[in-house]
Amino acid sequence: MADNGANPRGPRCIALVGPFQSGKTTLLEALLARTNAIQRQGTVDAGTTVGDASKEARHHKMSVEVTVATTRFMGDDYTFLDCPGSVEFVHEMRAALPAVDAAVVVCEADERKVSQLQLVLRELEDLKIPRFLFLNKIDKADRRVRETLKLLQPASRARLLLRQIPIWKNEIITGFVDLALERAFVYREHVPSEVVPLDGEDLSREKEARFTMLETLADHDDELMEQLLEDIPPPRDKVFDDLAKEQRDGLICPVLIGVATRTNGVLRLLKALRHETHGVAETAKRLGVKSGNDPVAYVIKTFHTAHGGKLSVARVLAGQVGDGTTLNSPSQEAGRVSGVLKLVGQVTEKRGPAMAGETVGLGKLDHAKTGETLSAGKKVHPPVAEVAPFAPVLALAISAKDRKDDVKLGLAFTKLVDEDPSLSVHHNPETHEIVVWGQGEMHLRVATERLADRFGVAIERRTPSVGYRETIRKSITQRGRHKKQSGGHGQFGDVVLDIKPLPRSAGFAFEEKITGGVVPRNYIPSVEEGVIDGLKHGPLGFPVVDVAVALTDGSYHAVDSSDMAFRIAGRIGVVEALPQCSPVLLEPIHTVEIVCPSEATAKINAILSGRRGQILSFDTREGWEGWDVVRAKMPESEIGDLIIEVRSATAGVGSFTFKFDHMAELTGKQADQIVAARRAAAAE
Ligand SMILES: Nc1nc2c(ncn2[C@@H]2O[C@H](COP(=O)(O)OP(=O)(O)OP(=O)(O)O)[C@@H](O)[C@H]2O)c(=O)[nH]1
Ligand SMILES: [Mg+2]
Repeated sequence: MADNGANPRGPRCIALVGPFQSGKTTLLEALLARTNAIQRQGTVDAGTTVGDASKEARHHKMSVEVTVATTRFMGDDYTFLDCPGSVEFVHEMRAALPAVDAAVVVCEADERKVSQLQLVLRELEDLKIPRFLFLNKIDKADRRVRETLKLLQPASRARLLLRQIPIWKNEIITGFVDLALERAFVYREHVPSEVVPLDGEDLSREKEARFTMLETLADHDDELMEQLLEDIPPPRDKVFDDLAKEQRDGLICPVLIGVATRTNGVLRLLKALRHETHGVAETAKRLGVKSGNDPVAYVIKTFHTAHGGKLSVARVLAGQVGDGTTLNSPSQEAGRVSGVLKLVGQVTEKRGPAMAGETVGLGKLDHAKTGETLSAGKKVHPPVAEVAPFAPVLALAISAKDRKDDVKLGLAFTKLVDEDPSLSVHHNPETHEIVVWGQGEMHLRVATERLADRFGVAIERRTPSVGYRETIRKSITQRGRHKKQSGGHGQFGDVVLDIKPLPRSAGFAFEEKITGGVVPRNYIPSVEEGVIDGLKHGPLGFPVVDVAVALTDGSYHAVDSSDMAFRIAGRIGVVEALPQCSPVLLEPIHTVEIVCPSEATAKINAILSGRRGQILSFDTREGWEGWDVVRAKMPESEIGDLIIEVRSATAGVGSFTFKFDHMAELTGKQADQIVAARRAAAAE
């Protein structure tokens, strides 16, 4: 294939993924600089990169969303999707992945990040996306690359295949040998590496490493195996073909090395992408999209711009999408495209219609959602992928500082959740709290910063209330009497109630046992309403559950009795009775399922025990080598910030899901504290 002119595979879409802080945003910068999309390579530390341009990303010096940038290399367009590495923003990456042709997994030689690498590789393996590993920060390497590979291999199902080896001089890596090309390069800062003669010790190391590479390739190619056995040097083209094919088949993951901050190894990476990644035709096939004239596009992400309304980043998988194209999602009309944009981070440029393979911004698709498949044919195209966000793990109660901002807050949340479906918002009618659920502390922090910065809503944050209840342990018979004589009409209601505890989770039962019409029939529903009123706030301050109340007796007055009077009487009866019924606090207990790398299981068990957890089981996690799953029953109050401890015990990769199980009695000091806190809050 000639190295000039457009490649028949057309525009590519490539994801940059990998563990937290491995250098993805820096690599994007290097790729853009090397392809002259930008004049100077910015740095994350100085806050001058194309990626991470949002205020929140700059502030925290980490990616909090996908950055999309299109550039041109040797006649072809490449759109890079720089994905956040933090597990808290993983939904951004997961939603971006389905429609890419390949991924560059940026990683470093750090054993603490192997589990994170495994999580990323799994997503790619499951989606059958070809991938390169870019072993970055090789300027800081203090061990042999081959040792690093051994360290990283357990994270990958595909064989990691070293394609480049470093050239060491005085314990520093000064360049590399490309084993497929059999050529040596010396790094130069911010300019392409220089080809140097391959000789001496480097040559013998190259021979050995190349042989290992070929042997791995030959595992899946009998012809190559024969050539190796017979000592026939395989033609270079064959080696390249094998590399590309075995990578696409998911058998190998080639490993390239470099230094993103200095643009080292970046040109070779671009060339590997050019020669070895397929274009949209293969990707469309993988996704079940038939080529043709009917437009089909996958929405990588959507966001609300400050001035221009909604913008959706989409990859066109078939047909052509231009200004005025009306696109449909499987559920509704997504909108009519108004403006097709080329994106280089936050810099946008109007352009003509987008062809199959291109990744562009589409303006004004008001109803498009992240992860949706849009189409414009006679029949709506089925979704090419469905990416459900992971269940949220951390909650925060929020209110507008100023009550008059309530409506604004509601609208802002609608937009935030539209952009980021891994965030969810619930209204707790009992406590009147707005509770935001997210993927971790930083995720929630960024969400609240966006509320302030982008939507101008100042907010207050609180720990969300736990769903405590109370119940009674003793039965009682209690009279409830309401009598008021004021001027003309008086008020009179009189009831006798039998109150008794019910088994756990039985809820509430009301029964009437009136004989002889001592309480007229038509007032009985009001008595029940009054009883329910009285149970809303028990003597400990919480809703009362698991009680049965029977109306057994009472009296009425022909003139002064009314619905309201009997309702009040019912309430008085309950309110006076409950404190004498030995009230007790109930706390919600959930079943929690924690997943973690096996080496962290002991720590997780300790965390659970420390949080009043009752461990039910631990097993190996099915389909996840080197991972365990621990199940436990745990009080809701202890789950609140559990994720923070779980993450710190598992280098960020542990996670959990939980489900309500039952309510359990809570007594003693802990219960006293909860009741006292409730009283203090009520007195405020
Ligand atoms: N020494 C060295 N440092 C690097 C290299 N590449 C990136 N860094 C530094 O690593 C840190 C993280 O870089 P980023 O580019 O933000 O990493 P990232 O993978 O995009 O981070 P997240 O998106 O937050 O996961 C920054 O301080 C970079 O300057 C490299 O090749 N060598
Ligand atoms: Mg980044």
